[in-house]
Amino acid sequence: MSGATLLALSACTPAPTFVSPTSSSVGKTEAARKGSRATTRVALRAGTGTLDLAGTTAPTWSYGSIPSPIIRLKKGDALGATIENALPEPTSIHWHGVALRNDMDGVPNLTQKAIAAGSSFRYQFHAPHAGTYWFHPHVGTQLDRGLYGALIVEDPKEPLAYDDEWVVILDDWLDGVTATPPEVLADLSKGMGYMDDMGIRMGNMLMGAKSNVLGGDAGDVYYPHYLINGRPPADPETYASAPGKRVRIRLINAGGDTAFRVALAGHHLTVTHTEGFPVDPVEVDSVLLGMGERYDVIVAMGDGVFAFVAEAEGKQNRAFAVVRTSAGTTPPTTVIVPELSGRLATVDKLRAASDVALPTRSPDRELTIRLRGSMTTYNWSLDGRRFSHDNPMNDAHPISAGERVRVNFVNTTEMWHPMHLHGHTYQHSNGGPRKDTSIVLPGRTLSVDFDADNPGRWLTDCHNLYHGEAGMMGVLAYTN
Ligand SMILES: [Cu+2]
Repeated sequence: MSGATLLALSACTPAPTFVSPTSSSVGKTEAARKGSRATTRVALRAGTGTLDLAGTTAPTWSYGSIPSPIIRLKKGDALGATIENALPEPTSIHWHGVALRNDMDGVPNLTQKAIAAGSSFRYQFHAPHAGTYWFHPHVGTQLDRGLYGALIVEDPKEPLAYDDEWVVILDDWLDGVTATPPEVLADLSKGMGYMDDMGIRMGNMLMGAKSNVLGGDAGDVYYPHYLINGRPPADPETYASAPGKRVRIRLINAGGDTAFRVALAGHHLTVTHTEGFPVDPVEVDSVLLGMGERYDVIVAMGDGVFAFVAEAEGKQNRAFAVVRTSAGTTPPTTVIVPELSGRLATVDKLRAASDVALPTRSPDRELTIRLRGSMTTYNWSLDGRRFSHDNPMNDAHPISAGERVRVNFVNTTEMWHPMHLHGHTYQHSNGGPRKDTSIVLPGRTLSVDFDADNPGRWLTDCHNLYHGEAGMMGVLAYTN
């Protein structure tokens, strides 16, 4: 294209102007969410600390405990969370999955200024939908330390019948043991070219982690530990219950580079929610969660002591906990759990419950986003443009309030990616589940629809933390 043609084109198509995170439309949308005057107040302090891994002490960063204590509020209530940054670098908190006001979404340079070391910030927002959410920083590789916790939004008119609840946060752990997350990113960024043999493990990189359900390469980072609620298999959590009780297990994958396949020995699981939104219940034996995904399952407790296992998919290792409903011996951490190879819940088997399915409507706008990059050069991107934290609005996709938007995530790479959209819960095509984070398999396209009802500037990012940081992020921005 000649310079003259470029000039002529730009003259007749003015660049769109975008809603800012603090614009009046953001405030109006927030005002309409108010379900009550109640505010749940919490104080978080992000600082240095340690994690005890069954006798090994790992220096790390956390909100005091790992995971952070569960934050609970009722649908329609507000959360008022102050965060004191006692870390040696800036931080922020992203409230993953919540359809909240844009200026509280926690993405530095896009929705707020990063919270400088030594300063504080107050997050204040209404949570309009019940569900299983979580929170984590959105700065660098901080998520792969101990900075995470569950955010549970309860429905005062909960239609699901159950006796008890167990929140299970899965994590892959290396910080302070084999490396720090920034060191891992630096290693990965050198690409595979730097490796001088094709061993199974080279430093922080793991070769040959394969999974059929993930379409090949399952992950690339070596983790020495896999945790359930901050505890390794050698020092497992025990969940005490009673035979016959119906327990709602809220599963959250807070990992950096690990999908987990979860099962409870001797039990079926009934999947009731994806990312907090109900689905038509499906009975399975195990559930697969990519990073950032959440599934709620109901279990009718048997009589005994049972292994609760989260296999690090393709990585020959596992996280482990114990479910105890009567006296008996604790099973070994290596116990064979047949349910892991039984019926596996994947999104194609799930349908949104009728009360949360989006009304049928053809899309007003269709965005095609190509996932690109490779392990060899570690140049992960969306559409070949690596995300810039300094200029996050570069290449933003314009959308308009009121539209039905279809996003086609086209995975041109040889690896799966858990793609997350901030501020919205889309629906998978053909009546699939409502979600905000979904596995996009290699060589495949995932189409999702959402209604543009939350003005602002919203990130869409790969929740493989290292892919995201390498540049696999982009922005959907509402126009004025
Ligand atoms: Cu990715």
